[in-house]
Amino acid sequence: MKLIIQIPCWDEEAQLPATLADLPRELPGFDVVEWLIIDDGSTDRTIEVARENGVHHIVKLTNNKGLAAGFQAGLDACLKLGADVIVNTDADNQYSALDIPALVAPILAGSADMVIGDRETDQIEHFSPLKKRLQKFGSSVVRAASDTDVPDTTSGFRAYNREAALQMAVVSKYTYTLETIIQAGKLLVATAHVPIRTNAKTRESKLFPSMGAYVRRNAVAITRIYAQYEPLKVFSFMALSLFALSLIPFIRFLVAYIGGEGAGHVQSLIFGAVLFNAAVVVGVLGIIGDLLYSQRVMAQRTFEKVRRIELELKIPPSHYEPGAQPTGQPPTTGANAGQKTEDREAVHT
Ligand SMILES: Nc1nc2c(ncn2[C@@H]2O[C@H](COP(=O)(O)OP(=O)(O)O)[C@@H](O)[C@H]2O)c(=O)[nH]1
Ligand SMILES: [Mg+2]
Repeated sequence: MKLIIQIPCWDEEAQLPATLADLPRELPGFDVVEWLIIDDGSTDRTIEVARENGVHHIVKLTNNKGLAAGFQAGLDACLKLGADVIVNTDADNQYSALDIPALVAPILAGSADMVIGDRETDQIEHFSPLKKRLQKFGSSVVRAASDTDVPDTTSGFRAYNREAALQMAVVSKYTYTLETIIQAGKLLVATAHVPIRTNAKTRESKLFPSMGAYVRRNAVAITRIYAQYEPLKVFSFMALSLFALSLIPFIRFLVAYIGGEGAGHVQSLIFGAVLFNAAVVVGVLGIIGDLLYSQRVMAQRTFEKVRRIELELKIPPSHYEPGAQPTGQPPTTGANAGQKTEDREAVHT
């Protein structure tokens, strides 16, 4: 059994040493424990720091592509590097590495494919009351859309087994946390959650520079994801609301008409018709969305099978570079990756 711990990084040279210092090099239940970072176009010494601190694998994206894209690239690389279980954690040492055994336990026991670390956000001191309330609301929407009981849906401390990792296909740019839970709920992935500890805050969030950004991005992400995965529910709710609204001017006109004053209330009739038309259009969008959703499920199943074939064919991970060499030898694996880095650096200077 091989465990790979992956860390998405964007300019994390300051935080990475402490985070890596806490990670386990071996763990009961695994023959091999390796570390992988996804460097998402960092402009600082993230990669050098990772190598100096013994990271085995590096996925180096040439420019910044966003956390969700980096996460997906990391999962893909971990699978190709032969991981049986993948743990994802943050570079800012936010999550306590001491809880990695608890996180992988349900997977090792065969009772879950994906495990989410629950920060018990109610008890985190540096989360403002507003952030806590938003967390709660967002999480309840995600639970409803995914048919799961995950309490802390935005937690980045997670474990995936091979089957779960093979099925994940994140299309969002910034957040993979919500989408992967919804996908797990819809796919053949059993989720579980375990309480985990967090460390003291080391820096401000890179994902959300302000509370306004946090609210905006999460609201947009949740609405979009919910509409993508439950289009019929979302659009038929909107269509029914518009239809109910259209009844108000219609009834107003009808009352006037019966009273013999219909000619003076044609505006109500027109307004009602406009709302009614809008309801029909929105309802049709729901039907189209539903048809597209079934296409998406087919595409996702195909993607999963392509991945399995790729693994069978031993296709190397993309943007891959070997990390620290235990013997101090220059890198010899990973499709001339060492050479590639030098080339890239030469181009940049
Ligand atoms: N790949 C990638 N990782 C990012 C990006 N922004 C942040 N991260 C990483 O994502 C993780 C979570 O970021 P963090 O700022 O701690 O967000 P928070 O914990 O949600 O407040 C850290 O490991 C960051 O280095 C990005 O644009 N791309
Ligand atoms: Mg963090």
